[in-house]
Amino acid sequence: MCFFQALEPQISATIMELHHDKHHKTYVKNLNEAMEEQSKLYDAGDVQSQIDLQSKIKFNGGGHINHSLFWKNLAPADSEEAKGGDEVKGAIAQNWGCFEAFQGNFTEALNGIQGSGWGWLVKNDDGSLHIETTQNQDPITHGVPLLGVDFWEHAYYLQYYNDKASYIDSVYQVINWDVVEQRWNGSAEKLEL
Ligand code: MN3
Repeated sequence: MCFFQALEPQISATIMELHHDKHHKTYVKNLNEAMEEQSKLYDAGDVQSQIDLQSKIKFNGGGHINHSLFWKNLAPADSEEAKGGDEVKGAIAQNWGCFEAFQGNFTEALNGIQGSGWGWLVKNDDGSLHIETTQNQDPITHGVPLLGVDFWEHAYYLQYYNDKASYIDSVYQVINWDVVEQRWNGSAEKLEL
């Protein structure tokens, strides 16, 4: 099976290829440019221009972080990984009463995003869990993001058009619950950026 076809039929190879090789790549390129620029401005002691650069770093750095997390928390629907994560699913069920209640709340959160953004399951510092959405490419900067779902049109439009509900249903089928569990119990590999 080819790399970009791995999530079919839930997410098409065309979406995956464009999403990974065009969208994510652009965030990385722009982030690298901004970081280089910032380093020069730092050396030059130019604080004003460094401040001016922060939104570019936030947008592209967030884009890089978010997509790096997203690819890793996806797996083919028929894989063991998509069926795994019993322990974290237990913790989720405990937090929301049952797993289906979490899923309902997560769906509601995704549908509540205005414009482009992300839906997240986050582990708080005290071990409890919460659902959070972020606008644009804002990353989660407190707690541990366990699961991220890209809710930009580029993540689904070529296949699902305006049918966000079907995209959400499909994404639930391709979650890598093993990875979600590893992030939750602290055994996940550190994200290399
Ligand atoms: Mn995206």
